[in-house]
Amino acid sequence: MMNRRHFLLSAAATATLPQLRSLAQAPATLTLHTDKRGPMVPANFIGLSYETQQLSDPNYFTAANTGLVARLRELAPHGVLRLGGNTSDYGFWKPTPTSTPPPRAKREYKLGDPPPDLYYGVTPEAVRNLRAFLDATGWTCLYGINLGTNTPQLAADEAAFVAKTLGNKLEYFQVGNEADRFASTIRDPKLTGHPWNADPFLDEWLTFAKAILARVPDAKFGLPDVASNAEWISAVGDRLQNNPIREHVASVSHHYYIGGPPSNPEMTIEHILKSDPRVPSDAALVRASADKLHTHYRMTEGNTCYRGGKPGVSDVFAAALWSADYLLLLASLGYAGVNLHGGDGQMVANSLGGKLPGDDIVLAEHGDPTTHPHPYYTPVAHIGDRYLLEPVAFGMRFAGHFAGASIVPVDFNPGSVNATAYAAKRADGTTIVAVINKDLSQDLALNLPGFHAEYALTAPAASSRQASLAETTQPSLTHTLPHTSAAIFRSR
Ligand code: BDP
Repeated sequence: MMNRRHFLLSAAATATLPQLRSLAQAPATLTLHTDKRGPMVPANFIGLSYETQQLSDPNYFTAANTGLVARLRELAPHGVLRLGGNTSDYGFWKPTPTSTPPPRAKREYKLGDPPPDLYYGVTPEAVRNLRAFLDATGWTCLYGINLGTNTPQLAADEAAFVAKTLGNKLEYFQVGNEADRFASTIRDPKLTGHPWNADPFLDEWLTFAKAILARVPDAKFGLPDVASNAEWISAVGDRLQNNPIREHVASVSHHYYIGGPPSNPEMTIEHILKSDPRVPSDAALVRASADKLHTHYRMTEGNTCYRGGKPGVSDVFAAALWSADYLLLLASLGYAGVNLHGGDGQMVANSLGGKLPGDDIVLAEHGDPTTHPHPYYTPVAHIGDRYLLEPVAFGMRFAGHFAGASIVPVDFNPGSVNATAYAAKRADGTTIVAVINKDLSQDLALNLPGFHAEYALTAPAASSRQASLAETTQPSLTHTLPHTSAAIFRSR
C-alpha cells in the first residue's frame, strides 16, 4: 500500500513539475517534489563565528565600528553572531578594573592551541557595546562562556550581566568550545589525574548551567559545540532527555571544517569542491540527538581549512562555491543555521598559539601576506582600515536567498558534471531553484521551463580573489550554466 501510494504521488509530482534536462552529453535532470514538505529555513539562518577574545577590545563590536556594521548588514539582514572559538576558554569576566582571573593549573604549551598563559578580561563596557552593535546590525548573538578555566560563580555573574544587557538579542549561551579536544589541553588526564570524555564534560556543564540558571531562570543553552566527536553529540541527547534542564536546551551544536591544516597538500580547490559524506552523516547524528531533546540543531563554527585557512583555497572564489553549496545542503538537512568562523587575524592567531600557518605558505611563494585576509578563511576581512566581504561571504549571501523559505526536496542528476541543486518555496508563493556548478571545466546544460534567472554568482576563475553576486536577466543561463558559477532561478 505504502509503496504504491508513494509511487503515485511521485509520479504525479513528476508529471506536473518542471524538469531540467541537459542538452549536452551528460544529461541533467531536476525533479521538484513540491508534494513533500522540506524544512523551513529560518530567517536568521546565516551566521558568523568570532573568537570570544574579540571582546577584549571593547571598540571592536560597537555601533561606532561602521565598516563592520555595514558588512554584516550586507551579508544578512538578520544574522546570528556567535562568540566562541578556542579563546573562549581562556577569558574571564572582569566586572571591575581590579577583578582578577581565577587560578589556573600550569601546563605545557601544545602546538596549535592557545598558550596556557593566555588571559583576557571581558568587561561590562564590551558587553554594552556589543548590544549597540547588535542593534545596529539587526543581528542576534550566541554568547560563549568559558568552561575550561572558569568557576561556575564567575560564569553565572557574567551570564546575568549578558542576559540583562543583550535582552532579546541573546539567542542562547554556549558553555565551552570544542571541549572534546580538552583531553590534550586544559583537561589533560596527565595533569588532572581524571579521564576526560563526554561524562565528566556533561557533569561540569550541568554544574555551570545550574549556576547560570540560578541567576538567569529563563537562560537557554546550545551544546556540546564539539569539534568532531560523534559520541559526545549522542551523549547529549541520551543524558539530558530525562533531565528537566532539557527545557533550556535551545540547540544541539557542532563544528565542521572540511580538513586541514594549511600545510596539508590535500587541501586544494578540487578537494573543497567535492561532496563530503561526513556532512550528511554528522547531520543524522545531530538530528537524532536534537529530536530526543525536542530542539533545533546548528552548525556553530566551521569553514574550509582549519588552523586559520589556506591561502589560494580559503580566500578565493572556490570558497564561495563551497559555502553556497554547503549552506544550502545544511538548510536542506534541517539545520537551524550556520556560523562560518573568521574575524580579526590576531584573535584567530591567538586561538592557535599566536600564528597563522597560512602566512608561511604565502612567504614561501614570495608573496605578501598583508594583502590576504587574516584569517585566510574569514568571510569579513579587515585589510588596512577597510572591512571587505571575501569570496566565501558571497556564497553565504547566495545561500541567504533561501532564508525564510521552505525547502522543496529535489532529485538532481547532473550526469558527469560536479553540480548540485536546491529548491525552496518562498512566502510570496514563488519557487526558487539554486544550481551550483562546482565543475572546473564542464558547463551544465539546463532546461528549466517556467523559470527565469535572477542572480548569478561568478568570478574570472575558481582561484580568483574576486567574486560577484549580481542580479541577472541573462536568458542563456536557463540553458547553460557555465562551469565554476552558480545561479538562482525563480518561477514566473
Ligand atoms: C577551531 C577553534 C578556533 C580556531 C579554528 C581553526 O575553535 O578557535 O580558530 O579551529 O583551527 O577548532 O582555524
